[in-house]
Amino acid sequence: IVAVEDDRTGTSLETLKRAIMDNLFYLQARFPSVASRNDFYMALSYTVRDRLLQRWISTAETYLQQGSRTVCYFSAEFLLGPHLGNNLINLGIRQEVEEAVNELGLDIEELLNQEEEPGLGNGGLGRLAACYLDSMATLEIPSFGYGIRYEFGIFDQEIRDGWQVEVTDRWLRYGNPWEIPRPEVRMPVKFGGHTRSYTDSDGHYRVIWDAHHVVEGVAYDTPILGYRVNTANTLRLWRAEAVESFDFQAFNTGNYYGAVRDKITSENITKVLYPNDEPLQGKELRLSQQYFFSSSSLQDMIRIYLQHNPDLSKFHQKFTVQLNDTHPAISVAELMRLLVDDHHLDWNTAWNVTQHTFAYTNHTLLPEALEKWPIALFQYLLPRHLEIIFEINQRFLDQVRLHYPGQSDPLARLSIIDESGERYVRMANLACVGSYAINGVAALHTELLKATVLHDFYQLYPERFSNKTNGVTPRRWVVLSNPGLTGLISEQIGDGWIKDLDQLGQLEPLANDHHFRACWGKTKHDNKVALAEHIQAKTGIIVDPNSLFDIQVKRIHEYKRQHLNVLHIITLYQQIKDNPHLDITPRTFIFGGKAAPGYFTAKLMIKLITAVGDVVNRDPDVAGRLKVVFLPDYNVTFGQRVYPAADLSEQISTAGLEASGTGNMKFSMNGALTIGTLDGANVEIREEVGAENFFLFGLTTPEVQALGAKGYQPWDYIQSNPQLKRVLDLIASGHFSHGDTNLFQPLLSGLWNQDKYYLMADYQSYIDCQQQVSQAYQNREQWLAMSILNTARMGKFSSDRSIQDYCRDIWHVSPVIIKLNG
Ligand code: DL6
Repeated sequence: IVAVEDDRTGTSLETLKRAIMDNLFYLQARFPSVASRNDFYMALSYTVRDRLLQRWISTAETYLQQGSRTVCYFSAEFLLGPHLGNNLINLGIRQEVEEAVNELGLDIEELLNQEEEPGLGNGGLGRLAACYLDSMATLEIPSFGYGIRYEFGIFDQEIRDGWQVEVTDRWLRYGNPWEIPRPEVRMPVKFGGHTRSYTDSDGHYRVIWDAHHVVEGVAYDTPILGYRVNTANTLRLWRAEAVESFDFQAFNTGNYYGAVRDKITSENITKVLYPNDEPLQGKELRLSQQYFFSSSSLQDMIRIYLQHNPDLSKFHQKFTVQLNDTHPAISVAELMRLLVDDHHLDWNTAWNVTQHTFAYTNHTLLPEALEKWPIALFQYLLPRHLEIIFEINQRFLDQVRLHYPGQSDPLARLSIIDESGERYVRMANLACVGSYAINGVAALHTELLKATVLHDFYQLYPERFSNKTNGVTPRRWVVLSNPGLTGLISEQIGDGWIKDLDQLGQLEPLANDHHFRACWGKTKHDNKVALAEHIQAKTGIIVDPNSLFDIQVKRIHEYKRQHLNVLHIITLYQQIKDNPHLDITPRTFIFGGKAAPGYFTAKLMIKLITAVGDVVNRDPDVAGRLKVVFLPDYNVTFGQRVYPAADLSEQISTAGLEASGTGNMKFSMNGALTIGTLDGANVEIREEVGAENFFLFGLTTPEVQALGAKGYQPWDYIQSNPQLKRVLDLIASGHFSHGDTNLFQPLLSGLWNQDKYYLMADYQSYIDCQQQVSQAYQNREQWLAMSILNTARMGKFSSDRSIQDYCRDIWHVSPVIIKLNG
């Protein structure tokens, strides 16, 4: 008997080669002789996708048959990063595919680099959603991701003359082999118009919403495969399409342009991701996006539910929805509308379902990021929802009154409607009232939520609150990004750690093993060489892989304090200029990150970094000791190069302001040591790795609060610290701006006068701590031991642990094992 492998599922060398060539011909319609690199990338991607599909279909079928309780993760952002490499790892066919590709005369790295990453997110929140999808699939948890298929994701960043320039992200330009369009799955989503009420023949009060217009949500599915399991869950992203009949009237009256314009207006809803950090309040399109994907997703879930269960009063037993921040919080009102208006459940039954369906994760304490929408906008766009929100609020405040008899202050603070001036709908309040669980994303953050932003809700509903510290997936952030380290670890302790990160603890004794340290050091060095080559290719700057790679990559924001890092660079620069023979640890400072297009100060911070780099990198006095690099267009792909090559991870936000951070975890997993404040998940990272393996500096959250309360005077710190004053004066003198003394004034006067983020207060502590880092780096053996211990103790920060926590404490869902059908 000759066994013949199926071309769509087989993984032998010959089958893979045949499948790639077949897809090149039949899907890309190309002969190899004229095929571009992208054609080969597409052919390879389809070949890999074929190998996912059997798992994906079997998974969907199993969930349907078993009626498994399912998690729906609602998120306006999923920052997935490139699929191909990750799917190869999770399928376990990376080696076989590499060989097949080689034999076809191609280079796997080149094909991997061809992929335009789907940048459907801004940063931490969207990337967390992507890590959670990976973990849910790996842990075999029945789940859906629901979100928006933006035609243009986060902008591409170019640096011109040291300034950020935004360029449209055209990730769909050459097609997306990973998505499966589902044109038959489409949901009508209404906007605008007005409502009317009537009493039906059974005496029930009913409301009808006569919308101004309707847009259709069309499903595009991406299979999300778990690591070495059969589970492939679905990420369902919605694209807005105009309804066909919508333009009939205009068309019939000869207004062809009007008809087409309306079509374009409808489809604008999913055109572009909003860059965060800008004041979004009042942006009609943004609220439309939130409602559009919430409504499409809930309608889809109800459709699925009704296939097997006629009784919607038990909807919450089948589904639970995690709201990723307040962006999908309108879902609370929308589910009520669907249940009451469309499916005729009575209010109390519908509210019971709603309140047992949603759980809410908060990701920020920054007041400017707390969403609220003007009542007038709501009235105009979602008139029925405003009525429902008023009704929810009235019933809720009736309960609050019982709790706080005769007190109006708690009522005003808890109300879903902000009535302190112009009236707004407060989305966090809506989410809290409508959810059975509320969580923060790191222990400190959750405590601060309870004590500040959500204090009143905590008083009212303490049982709803819990902490779920973030995590990141070791599949993408170690196995895929850092094959050298993965091989070294697996040689020692096997590969069980990839699915059970606590097993990294077995590396601990090896921190004392001289030979292992040397191997560890070599792996890091190789990664630094690779990053150095990349830096040179992208920026022309030559950096020395033997220098300490000191890296800060994240969104550019004042609270994240990239400018504090710059003050350290200038401090070292001045020390060298004062004493050209100074013996210091050579360092390469690497920055990456995007600034929101409308955030002037963040853009000026980028300019400051590049300006300081221009001077420092050219100055012969500092040659061989300091280099400063700003790498443009930081994204997931670039993160995969950066984390493995870092010696030092900069996590230097003002204490109390970074909800968690997740980059901090990716760095440590890859053996970088952290210099950081007691903020977000840094606190827990330090607890895990040990205080002796973490460089701590700066004020604590209570100290920041106390200083603020007492009346913080930044100039006191400046006047009493000649070194700090010299640094600020050097910037002010135009030294880094070709004599222009105005350029950095907005930044400098901010630091002198208000210093909202306490840089001046933390400066000396940071400089002293950096001095300790430099000294520690001189002792290579000791540094390597600390690096090994950092990785060995990172088990807690796997997103698998986070998801297990959510499953156990909030969602109450269990794994479902998938057998391959067919
Ligand atoms: O929870 C993920 C991530 C945290 O690690 C960051 O600390 C936090 O800044 C980020 N939050 C956002 C803000 N979004 N909103 N709203 O991205 O979430």
